[in-house]
Amino acid sequence: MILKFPEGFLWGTATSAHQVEGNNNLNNWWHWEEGGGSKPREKSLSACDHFNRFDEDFALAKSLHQNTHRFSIEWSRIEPKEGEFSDSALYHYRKVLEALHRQGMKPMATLIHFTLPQWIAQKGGWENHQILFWFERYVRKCVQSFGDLVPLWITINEPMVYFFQSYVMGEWPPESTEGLKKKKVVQHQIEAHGVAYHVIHEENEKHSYKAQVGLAAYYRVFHPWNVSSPLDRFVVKLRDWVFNLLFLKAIHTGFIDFPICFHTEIPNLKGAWDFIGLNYYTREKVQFSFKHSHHLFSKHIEPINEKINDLGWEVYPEGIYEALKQLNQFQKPIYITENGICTQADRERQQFIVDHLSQVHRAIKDGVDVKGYYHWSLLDNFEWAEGYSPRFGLIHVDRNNQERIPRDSARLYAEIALTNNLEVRD
Ligand code: IFM
Repeated sequence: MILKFPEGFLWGTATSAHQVEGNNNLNNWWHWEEGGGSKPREKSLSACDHFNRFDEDFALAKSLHQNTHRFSIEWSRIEPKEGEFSDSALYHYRKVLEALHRQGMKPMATLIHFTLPQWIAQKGGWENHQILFWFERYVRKCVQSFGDLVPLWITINEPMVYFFQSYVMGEWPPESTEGLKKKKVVQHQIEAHGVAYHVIHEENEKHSYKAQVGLAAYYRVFHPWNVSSPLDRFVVKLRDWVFNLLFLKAIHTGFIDFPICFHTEIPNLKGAWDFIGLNYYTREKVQFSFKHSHHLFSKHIEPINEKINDLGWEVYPEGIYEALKQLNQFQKPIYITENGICTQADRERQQFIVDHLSQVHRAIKDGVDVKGYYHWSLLDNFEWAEGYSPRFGLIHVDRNNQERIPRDSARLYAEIALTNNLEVRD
């Protein structure tokens, strides 16, 4: 059976600066890799050297029929010292954007993808209210410098993942486990999103540039470990609310709700988005647990019989359909800004692509306005605390000589992108 995607559908891949560029030595993650954390970590070093090879990487993506690309701008390059902007970094990202346009690939630019300039981290990062001022200034600079080249902006990537990993689980810098005591991190990110949304439109209007602005939200599907347990069902609702929905509801309504605030109105936040970016990877089965009060009274039960990726995350294609249906309540166009699998077995990636895209198609048929799909990732890259072993790329990267070798999954995806169709077995 052939599944047809809507005309003009965007097919691309996503990356982020620290994961692919290499030598981002002015940000907080680099500092952490260099011994700033509690234990030794694999270092990102030269990553995929994409900073120097972006042109050929985009040419390769284009040869694989991708018509869009999502990348991130590294704040610590643009503003290496407080208030001092780097002309060479601004020039670099113009070149990156021009290269995408030359290839006929629509750019989607992310303004912040986890990393912070080290000078901001030293002042408390997202805990410091001043970040709203710093972020606004940085965003304005970016839009003034290359607003003419960016039709799709992502303000913040996965703010709730950042909060949980950095302030609840304590696995990412600054390795805090104080959780809700640090809830202002979430509040500041919500407010920063709103500020960025207006700055982008304001600056663009001055020059009659057109762009759409959204954020990339990680959506993890939660199911109860025991469907007949009311407590398991309750913690599923709790996790879904805090992890998946609270941030989005705040933008939709203009109010930040419990447990981050008590129904607090944020000026100019309501409706400050033109689209939603969905990052979907997995489902978690959760069980109520008194002992896990810091994890919303719930514990994740590891998959036993289900398919998993190389990091142990369950592969659950129906979840992308469930996530899309859930996000459809906001009645905004949706881009799938990330979806992918880390695996050494490329056949699994091929199956993953077919299974997930079938579910995306199902959601479109049900009326969800999905505009495009960005596979994570173009290249094997630096997977944060897990380093280089997880292989998420459509393109294999040899870390010894930076050789790029497209996998069969890259060719399968290319065929889908070229034809705008997905062939599935009946
Ligand atoms: O590599 C990350 C990316 O930076 C954010 N979304 C999830 C990916 C896979 O873990």
